[in-house]
Amino acid sequence: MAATTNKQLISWIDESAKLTQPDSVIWINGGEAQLAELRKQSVASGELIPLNQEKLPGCYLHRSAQNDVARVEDRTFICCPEEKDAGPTNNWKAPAEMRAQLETIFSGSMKGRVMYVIPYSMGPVGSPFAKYGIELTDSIYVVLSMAIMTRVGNSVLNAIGDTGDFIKGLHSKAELDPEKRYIAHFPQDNTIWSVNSGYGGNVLLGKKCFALRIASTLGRDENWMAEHMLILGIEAPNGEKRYIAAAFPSACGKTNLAMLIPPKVYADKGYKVWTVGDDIAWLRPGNDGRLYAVNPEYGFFGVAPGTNAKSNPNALASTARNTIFTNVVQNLDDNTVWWEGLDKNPPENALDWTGKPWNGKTAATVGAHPNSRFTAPAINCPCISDEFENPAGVPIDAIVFGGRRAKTAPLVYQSRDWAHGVFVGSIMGSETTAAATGAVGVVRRDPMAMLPFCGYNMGDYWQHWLDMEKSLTNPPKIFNVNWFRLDDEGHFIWPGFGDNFRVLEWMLRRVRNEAEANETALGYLPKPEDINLEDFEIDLAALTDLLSIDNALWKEEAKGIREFYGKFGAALPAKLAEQLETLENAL
Ligand code: OXD
Ligand code: MN
Repeated sequence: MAATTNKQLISWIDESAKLTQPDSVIWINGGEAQLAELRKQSVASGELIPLNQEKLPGCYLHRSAQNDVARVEDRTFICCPEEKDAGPTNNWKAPAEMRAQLETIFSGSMKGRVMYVIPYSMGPVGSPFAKYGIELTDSIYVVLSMAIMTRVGNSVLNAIGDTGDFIKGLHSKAELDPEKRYIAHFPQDNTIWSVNSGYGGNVLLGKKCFALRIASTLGRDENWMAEHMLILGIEAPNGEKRYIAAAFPSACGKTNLAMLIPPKVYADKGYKVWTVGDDIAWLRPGNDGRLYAVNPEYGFFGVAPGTNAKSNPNALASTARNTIFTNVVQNLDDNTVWWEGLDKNPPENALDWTGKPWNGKTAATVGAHPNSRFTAPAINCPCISDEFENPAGVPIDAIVFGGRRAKTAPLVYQSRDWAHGVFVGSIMGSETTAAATGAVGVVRRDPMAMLPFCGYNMGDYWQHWLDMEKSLTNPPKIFNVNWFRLDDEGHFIWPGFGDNFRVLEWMLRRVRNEAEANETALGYLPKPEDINLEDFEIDLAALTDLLSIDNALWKEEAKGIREFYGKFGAALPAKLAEQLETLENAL
């Protein structure tokens, strides 16, 4: 039964049911009894496998279809009326054309299944940051995952009331046919259609589809920002807390940074790190001219491989209960889970991510899919911030951009001002192949780590970033980091992980005007002696190397940036073209 009389909502659901023809419609109320019943059903159907309830209470394993294990960027579309508004970095199709095509695929796609109606909130319900969505889905896995990743249920229906102020998401796993798989966004109608996938990033519509692609367009229209950023808090020994938001492309250690444990020398002094978010930040100017952030999500959808008690004990602890694991190894001896990089003791009596017998001691192939995941409640995280549920968000003092660069980018630099910081974010990129060989690899530009997630023309998005400065009398300082510099033998110079705290600490000293810097063509670089090397394996000479800038490489880099900018034509903001010229002249 619908717990709402909202006519727009009910008529849209009727229309969607007419199209997809489910056997019945069930509203998700957010109560534990209903979720428990759904878990029971999904265990009976094999969609979820209960794990050892003593060791992993409330935890389940899910195996996705083998052809459906990641986001599908080539099948993800922005369907705004004009192609130029989607820009050169998005796939575009005219809304009417995409609707017609997908209506055929959705037609009857829920026959023999239930359509679940999930009211969900991105951000604490009632917060000035919060936005609401309704996802219609024929997948219990989606319902149970959404109940971890977002706030779901009747409180959201109450918050929506009789308004039309909600994002309409329609998802059907249909036949999981990869040839008919589409993730389509209709920003003009606040609508998302996702079909023929069961993979989280494609089907948990609150996450990438709403909280980034649709929300970025809402932010443009309403003077706020939806960003692919973690949010962390640093508590100083005197109790003062400062907040940093950071954007990195995939595979740059974002979750690890969000949950970092400071080195012993800092911990002993009383420094602490608190996690507000690991993936997405919604940022709004406050009345005091500062930028405030909330994490719109309620859980972590983290990559499992490589997560272990050393690399990220907080993430590991987050998965200890009420977690759904997807595509990891099932250890049959004690019915727990395993993945590459968890420990050096792979199970011998196990099933791999496809469900086939697998012996970790002798197998020639990996057991867990490289993109296997955990869907874990954020409140499980031992270092979750007290401010996680704060409806007003946290004030951001520093924004950090970063990528994986073998030689080009120094360990850290600070932008000269906001506009220069936007430039620094716009030229972000990562080298995918360089780490193994030590050669400078091919750069994939990923501005603000938003390449696959910006819901409109990236050039207009940069202009929106530039325009936000007008609402900020006290904007965050903007930095760039590179934890991945290689020496001539191809080894990482910087140890990373907890020691990244040393760099964050310098940033906060810059924020408080307590640290010096050298002015360079790139911006402000630390004086090597200003990075705390106490109780550290890196010495001043190595640090000096990490902070060096190779002019010849940067001249090449500037050429690459010019080529990339060229794609945007008239949409490239004049201020960014000027920033590029300033850089070229300074080199
Ligand atoms: C993610 C991603 O899954 O950025 O968070 O791809
Ligand atoms: Mn992400």
